[in-house]
Parts: sequence; C-alpha cells; structure tokens
Amino acid sequence: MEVRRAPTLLALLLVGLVTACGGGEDAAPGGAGQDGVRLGFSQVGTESAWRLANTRSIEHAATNAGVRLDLRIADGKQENQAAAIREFISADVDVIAFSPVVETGWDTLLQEARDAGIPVIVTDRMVDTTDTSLFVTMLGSDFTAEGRKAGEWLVEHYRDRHGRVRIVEIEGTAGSAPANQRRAGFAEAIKADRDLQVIGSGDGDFTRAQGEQVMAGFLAAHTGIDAVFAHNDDEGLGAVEAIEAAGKRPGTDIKIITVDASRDGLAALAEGRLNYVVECNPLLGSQLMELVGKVTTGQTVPRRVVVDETAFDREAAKAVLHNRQY
Ligand code: GZL
Ligand code: ZN
Repeated sequence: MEVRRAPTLLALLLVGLVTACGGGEDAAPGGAGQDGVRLGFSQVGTESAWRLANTRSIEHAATNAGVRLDLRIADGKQENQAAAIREFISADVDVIAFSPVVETGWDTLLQEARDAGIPVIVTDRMVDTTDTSLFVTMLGSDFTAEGRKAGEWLVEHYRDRHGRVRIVEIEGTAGSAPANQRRAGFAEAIKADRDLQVIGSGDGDFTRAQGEQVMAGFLAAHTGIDAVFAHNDDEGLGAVEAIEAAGKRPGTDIKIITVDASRDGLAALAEGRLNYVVECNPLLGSQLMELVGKVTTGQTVPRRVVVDETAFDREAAKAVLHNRQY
C-alpha cells in the first residue's frame, strides 16, 4: 500500500513563510498558493488493473498540470477514505476529489468539507446522497450502460438458440456504484430473451482471487453453466482459472463477458478465453485536472461529466492490443 504522508509541520511552516513573504506575487494558475493548486485525492485501493491505471493517470495528469497532489490509498475501506478526507480538510487543501468505495455513508463527511469551504469532486464511482449540493461535479463512466452492453451481447449471441441459457454473475464490490449499476443494466438487457437466466450470483470484490473463488463455487453447485458475466476483467480472469481447473474451456464451453478492457483482459479476449469485453476507461486524470483548474478559479463546471468508452469483440481486441495504454 503506497500511502503519501501529508507534508511535515516544518515543511508546512516553510511553505507558509514563503507564501506570506511572497504575498504580492501573482499566485500560480488556479488562484491558490505559490506552488499551484493543492488537491487531496482519496483512492479506493489497488484491487485491479483498472484501479492501478486510474491512479497512474491521476498522478501523471497532476504533474503535467502543476497540481500539488496528495493521493491516499484506502485499501478498499470507507473508514480510511473518511480519515484521509478529514486530513485534507484540516490541511485546508484547495479541492478534494475521491472515488467512493461504496455509494452510501458520505453525507456527514461531505458536509464537513462544505463547512470548511472546500469544493469536492466525485470521480469514477458515484455517491448516493439526497443533497447533491455536497459535491460540485461527478466525473466517471455510465456503469448501467456498461452492464447493458454486456447483456445485449449475450442476447445477440444466443438469438437463434432456444432453451434455457444458464448465466452466473460475478459481481463487483458489494454496495459499490459499478456493482449496483452493472447488475441493473445487465438484468434490464437480458429481459429481451426469457431464455437467458441468471442462476447464481456472488461478490467477486473486483479481484482475480475472489473471482476465481466465486466461479469455483458456481461450478461445484451448478451443472451446465453456459455463460459468466463478470463485473470486471480481474474477476473474469479469475473465472478463467477456475473453469480450466474444472477441465472446461473458457470462452468455448462457457462464454465469459467482462468490463474494463485492461491489457490482460483484451489479451485473453484476443486468445478466445474471454468472449466480449466492455470498456470502462480509467484514464480520468487529465479531465480531472481540467475540472480542478476550473473549480479553483470560480468557473462553472457541468454537474456530470461522462467518460467516453466502447466495447471489444475478439477482432477489435487484436487490433488495439499492441498499443493499449493500461
Ligand atoms: C469502475 C471502477 C471499478 C472497475 C474495477 O469505474 O470503479 O473498480 O471496473 C475497479 O476494475 O476495481
Ligand atoms: Zn430464446
């Protein structure tokens, strides 16, 4: 776990002195302090390739934008995110951003940030709050659309086959926006063909290890599984392991659809061990820094910024694999 410590008291005093002495000089872009805008970012964890790419994207974009980033990694624990955000508030950063590990339980914390006059940007995963004035904008994917795309591929694939199609679903972290919304979008899409039925679902927590474990459980409990919908590549690649361990051919005997489109996911798709991969773009860094710049210079920003993304079949995966950024 890579935890960035807040600057030591001495460092803060030095910065304070410089800022005080430097008073008259025009502030760095972003209208704050001598050294650019100070952004406190609370990141979910290191659970998946998507998450690691998302963190790298934020770090690179902050460097390019001259934003002073204090990024804290919460190891998937909401209480660690709350502690980090409270430290950002007491350090009086110019803006806070975070990817909430789960949807609920943020109102009090966001009210503390608002009382401290610090704007909050939600990224990647959404918060479930009645008071949307608690954050200035949300930058992230439409997870419901991702789930729908996965379901639509299955409907199309089994269009000419009648008789039950047995599907198992390896869900993302319980309570997280991507898990809730991918499940909903998928369920809505497969209604188009009553033969498509989810016969089992389990929490794979977006990790490869958990995905393998959940899939092994499904294989032990059910015969004749036709397809797997895994909420991210890492879970899907874990399912591939479990299916092979059971002596079956992933992508052939059992179809597998995943979300993210990480390099490993697309490589498995190109080899035919996965069948369809819906993209969830982690490279939010530059859009986030643009929003940070606007928010800290009093410019208006849209309430919602949706990230553009596509989906890959085997041929499309082969075409992009060689220069995939993450
Ligand atoms: C989606 C993101 C999810 C990814 C997983 O935007 O929150 O969390 O799909 C990651 O890989 O762990
Ligand atoms: Zn049918």
